[in-house]
Amino acid sequence: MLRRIDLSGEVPGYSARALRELMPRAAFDVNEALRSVQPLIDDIRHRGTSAVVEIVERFDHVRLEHLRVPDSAIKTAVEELDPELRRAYQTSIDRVRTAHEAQRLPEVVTEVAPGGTVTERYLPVGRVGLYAPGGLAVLASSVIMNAVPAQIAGVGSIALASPAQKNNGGLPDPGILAVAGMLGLDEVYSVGGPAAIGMFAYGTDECAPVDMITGPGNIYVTAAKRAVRGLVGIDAEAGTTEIAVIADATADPVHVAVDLISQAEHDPAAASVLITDSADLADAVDDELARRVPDTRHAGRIQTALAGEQSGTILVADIDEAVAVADAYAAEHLEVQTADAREVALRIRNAGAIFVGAYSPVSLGDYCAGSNHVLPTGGCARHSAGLSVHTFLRAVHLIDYTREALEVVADDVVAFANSEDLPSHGEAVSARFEAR
Ligand code: HSO
Ligand code: ZN
Repeated sequence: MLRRIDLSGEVPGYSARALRELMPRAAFDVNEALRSVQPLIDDIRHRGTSAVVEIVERFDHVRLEHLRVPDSAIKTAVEELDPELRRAYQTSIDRVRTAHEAQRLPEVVTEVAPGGTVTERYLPVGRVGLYAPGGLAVLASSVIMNAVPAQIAGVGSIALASPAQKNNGGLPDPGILAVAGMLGLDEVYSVGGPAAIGMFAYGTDECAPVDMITGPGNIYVTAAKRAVRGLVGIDAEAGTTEIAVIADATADPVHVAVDLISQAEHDPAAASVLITDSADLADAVDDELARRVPDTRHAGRIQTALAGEQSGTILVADIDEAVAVADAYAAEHLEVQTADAREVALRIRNAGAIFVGAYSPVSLGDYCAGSNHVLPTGGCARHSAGLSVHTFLRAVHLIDYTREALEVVADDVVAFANSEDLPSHGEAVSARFEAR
């Protein structure tokens, strides 16, 4: 079922760049999408609310009276929540809070020289717009993963936008509203897609402009975020979901197969990659996939994702080669299902999140591990991290020198400034010590 790429014994012969080229990966052309998205963003910039209303009507077929969701609708969504689902939401919220509380950063004061200090302060972003997609999968869990770190960082003002659903009276999905209510978010807009991003970035008479936009979305949402980046901060561009599994002969093929299927369920373009030194395990996983996929609820999309060129099995000679391949692929989610899984996991340099051993599947992390599920895709794990409290904080230095401390380095500043032909920089220091 998965196509095979046999690299066994050959991995050390490739440069990191050449290895990266060999990895299965689908094209994801955000600039192409930007061509159709840019005019929508420009329209919102110039015409505000009426442009947002028209765009929502055109794409979501709902004519909105107000963009903002009334408080009563959020309250009702919480009250009408099925108790079992409410418990699941609360477990997720509690665990994500616990794990993210630990990410708070203390202020650090460093005395660089006697009387000269640099203090690093972490200041939260003032106002954030969170986006929660509708479409193929309405993901209430993503609201938790975005809002909790922002709240813990101390972001003072948080707005949430999610597409108007025709079958929910033009309001966002009830699950999204219920989670918003449980998290204490009261500023919610029934606006989806690029319209939400334009509204957040430029503001309208109903919605004040934000400083930063985070949250997943389809390629059009990603393109819209690219269009407004700079004016506002954005999180990493999210591509389609990926899972890679490093497995050896000791892995249970059922565990590997169900996990590969789980992320393929997101999207026909999702990627499921198995990296193994055991051809027998690869065969057993293929058999399991063939047996299980037809009975899954979303068999069509799973089948397409697994058969796509972005998915496959990479055969390697040993675990060292598996680690090198996993680093070259830089998966959004990487599972390690080997003997000594933790030891192998600690050797990985590039992955959005690493799931260790037989009982830490990706779906646990999607909802209830406490970790964040907004993670870098498309190889961005080589340079970026997933969403966290740090995403919503800015490190600001406070520079505080006494007269004596400045005098000690005055000559160095002057010499450096002169070497750059910027003598007024030097004079800004030396003038303080000249007799007047
Ligand atoms: N696996 C997705 C997140 C998600 N899964 C939400 C289910 N709901 C990207 O990390
Ligand atoms: Zn998922």
